[in-house]
Amino acid sequence: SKSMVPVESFDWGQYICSNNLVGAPVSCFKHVPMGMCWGDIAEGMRVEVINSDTNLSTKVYWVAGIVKLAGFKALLRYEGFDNDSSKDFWCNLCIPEVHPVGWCASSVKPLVPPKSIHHKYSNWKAFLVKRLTGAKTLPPDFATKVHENMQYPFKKLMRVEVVDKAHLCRTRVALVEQVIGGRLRLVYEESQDGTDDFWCHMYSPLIHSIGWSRSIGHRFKRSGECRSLNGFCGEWFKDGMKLEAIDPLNLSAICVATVRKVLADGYLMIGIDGSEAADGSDWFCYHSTSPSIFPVGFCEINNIELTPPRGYTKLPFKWFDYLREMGSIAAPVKLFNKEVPNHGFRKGMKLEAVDLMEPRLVCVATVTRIVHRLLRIHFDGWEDEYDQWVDCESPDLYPVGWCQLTGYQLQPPATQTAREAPPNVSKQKKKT
Ligand code: MLZ
Repeated sequence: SKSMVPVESFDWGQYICSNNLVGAPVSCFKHVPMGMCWGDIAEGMRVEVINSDTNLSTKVYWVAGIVKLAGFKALLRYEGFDNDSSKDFWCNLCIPEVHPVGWCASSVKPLVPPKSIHHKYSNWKAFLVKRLTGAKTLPPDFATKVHENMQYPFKKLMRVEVVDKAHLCRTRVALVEQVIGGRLRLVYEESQDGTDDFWCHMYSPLIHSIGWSRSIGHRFKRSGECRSLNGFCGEWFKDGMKLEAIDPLNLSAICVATVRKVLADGYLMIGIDGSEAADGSDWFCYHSTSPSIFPVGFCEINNIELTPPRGYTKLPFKWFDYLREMGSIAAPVKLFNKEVPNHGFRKGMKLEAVDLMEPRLVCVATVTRIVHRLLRIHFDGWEDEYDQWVDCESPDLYPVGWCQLTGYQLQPPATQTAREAPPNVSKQKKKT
């Protein structure tokens, strides 16, 4: 209602039904509303919703059962239709118009059977009692919880430290300009015209409270004081150690990389071998526990194509030879995070995922591969070159229906015609 642009221009329900797809369950996404308390919402559960199969001019309600669930969205069928799917409809379970069974009775709202099946029974009350005995419904505090879960601690004009998207090696101060569903539109302080913005989720590892960079010895836009507060003893990462890392500028690639600087509190500056600027301006800060860095050999073990250093000609790339040629050592395997949460994602599941190369965009996407905790995210309708490796706990992944629930614009699958319209749709990703 705020703008002329429809928030929901893409029909997830039809997409899912006509292609027989599976949406990743809400419980896979701990950072979204209800992600921690989705409970046993499942097919067969009953709710009370507005009855639109009526000629009455007043608002009336009826009981419906969940036929199919996809993220926040449910395919509902009014009670009494049995195997007749002709009046089935998709509905986001977190909208205020969906109620637990019993809500009409306690709120004194009329329960009226749909007109197309009105003739089927004479005693609808007895029918409902029989049908609903033992059936599950939403917990009574569901709507309250949804509402509470959609309050975000970030407010307009709050200040944060965030990675400088033009110089990944440093951070900048930015102001929160907009908060949608826990995603923040940040505008860099001292930016020319207020359009120098950056979207990220409030739980993104790219944002920190003011003072963070200084406290760990990270480069910062203004005062360039770089103290390395290295208070670790025992075996730890050291400058020059080699590893494998997701390229922050091309998330479809896992690359040969080097520890360039060891910061405090477990943070590391990582450079991608063969494509580093001489001044280290494209080094990137990853925490030592980050799910985006891996020990040498990770790709080979998991049958993932490792991207060799740019310009390296001795192909196929062999770590053993490379380490010897460079006179380097591999970072010890035991320093990496090997924890694999029981995330619940399965190959083929559909979701809404941020295109991290253009993090304003939340797109229709598919999990196409799972390697331990790492998910390969494919953007529907786009070439595989746009795929991204994303951690299973990334706050940039959302269930089907998240955009609709939060009022965020969803990017539909690319269609052949739309992608062919510009004469030269380059397969090379834009690295912005
Ligand atoms: N301007 C870019 C948009 C790519 C968005 C892809 N999202 C999955 C391009 O057309 O290359």
